[in-house]
Order: sequence, then structure tokens, then C-alpha cells
Amino acid sequence: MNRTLYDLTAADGTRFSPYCWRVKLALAHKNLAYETIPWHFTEKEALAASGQGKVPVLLDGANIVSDSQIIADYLERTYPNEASLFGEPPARALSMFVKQWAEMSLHPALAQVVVADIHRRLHPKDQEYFRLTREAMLGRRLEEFDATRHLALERLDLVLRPLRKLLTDQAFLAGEAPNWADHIVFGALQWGRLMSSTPLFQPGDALLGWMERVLGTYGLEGATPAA
Ligand SMILES: N[C@@H](CCC(=O)N[C@@H](CS)C(=O)NCC(=O)O)C(=O)O
Repeated sequence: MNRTLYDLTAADGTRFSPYCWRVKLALAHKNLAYETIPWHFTEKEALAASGQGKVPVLLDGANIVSDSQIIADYLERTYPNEASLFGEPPARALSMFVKQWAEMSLHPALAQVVVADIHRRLHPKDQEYFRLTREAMLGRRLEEFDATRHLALERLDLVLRPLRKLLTDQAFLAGEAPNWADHIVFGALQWGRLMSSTPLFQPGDALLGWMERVLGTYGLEGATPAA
């Protein structure tokens, strides 16, 4: 069966969407092969069949599924014989806290660091759209983010503190093996580390070790950022 994921791309081919990374890890977790189609912000017509304009969009045979959480639930329902993305029911409920924390605390903190970098690395046809939508969303000119990068990095460090402590004490958010909660947070940090012009992590950082463990679990260590 054909399985295809629309995957946000920068001009140089870097796939940087945190939501797409979640889904790529979830597909690997379920051992499901897939191909990606690089997608640019302004290519809305390519997603028309999904009834909305954002990625990830997964074409799974005849099924068209969008939104990373809906895709995760779809994969869990459709492929019950593959490794569970959530584990037991309480674990799925807890992963919803991780999702809300990632989207309401971690993504905004990362966005302040990388939004101007992302703009510089987009295909020219996406740049104006990205500037208009992100400046409206964040309430500031993109150039202002470069000037306040040091403050954004300090804020990010604070937001990451509990995660760093946790991942010093245990291998994965989900315990001894990664699951959807790890995929969600990985997606965010992968977005940040692929697109930030300044390194987000120092060598030896517990978060880096965890990211390598997540990729290693799925045999993705050597994966290029475009995979
Ligand atoms: N709730 C959605 C969010 C998806 C989302 O925001 N995707 C971004 C890329 S990271 C997008 O496609 N944005 C299109 C746009 O801003 O026009 C999910 O979990 O998949």
C-alpha cells in the first residue's frame, strides 16, 4: 500500500516541522514504510483534498488524514497489531499533557529563537507569507527576534529545565522506551536544532543524548534532516 506524508521543507531541503517529525517517528514506531513529499507553506492547493492547509497530511492508501494528533490516533486504531504509540490508556491521557505543554510552553519559547532563522532559510516564494503570518501571530517584526535572541535562549533554558532533569534520571519520557510523548517533544527540539543559527545544546547535554536515543531506537541515527 502506498503511504505518503506531506512534509514541510526549507529552501535547502531541511524538513523542519515539529508536527511532521512527530508523525515520522510515530510511523517508524509502528514500523510503517512511507515516502515524503516536500511541501512549501504556499502550496495550499496540494493539500486541498485534506480540507485544510497545514502539514502533516498523511495519505495512507485511500485515507487522507491531517493533524499530528489525529494521525497518531488513526495509526493506533488502524494498526493495532504494531507497537502501541501510547501504551495503556492512562499513558495516552498523560501524553495529552505533554502535547499541551509542548505546544503552549515549548513551541512558543523555541519560536522566539528560530522564527527569524526559519524565514531566512525558506524558499523565496514562502518568505512573504511566512513573514506576514508569523509577525501577526507573534506581534513583532522578525528583525526584533535577532536583537533579543539572548533573552529567548534564557527563556528556553528555563522551559527546558524539568525536561533536562527528567532525561538525566530516565532514558525516555515514557520510561525505558520512547512513545508518542517522546515523539511530540522530539519534534519540537528537532525543529529548533535544525533551524537555529546558534547551537541550542552543548556537547554532553542530556537532551542531546535523549535525541540520539530516540533516533537510535528507530534506526534513524544516520537519517539526513530531509528524511
Ligand atoms: N495541530 C496541527 C498543527 C500543524 C501545523 O501548524 N503545521 C504547520 C507546519 S509546522 C503548517 O503546516 N503551517 C502552515 C501555515 O502556517 O500556513 C498538528 O498537530 O498537526
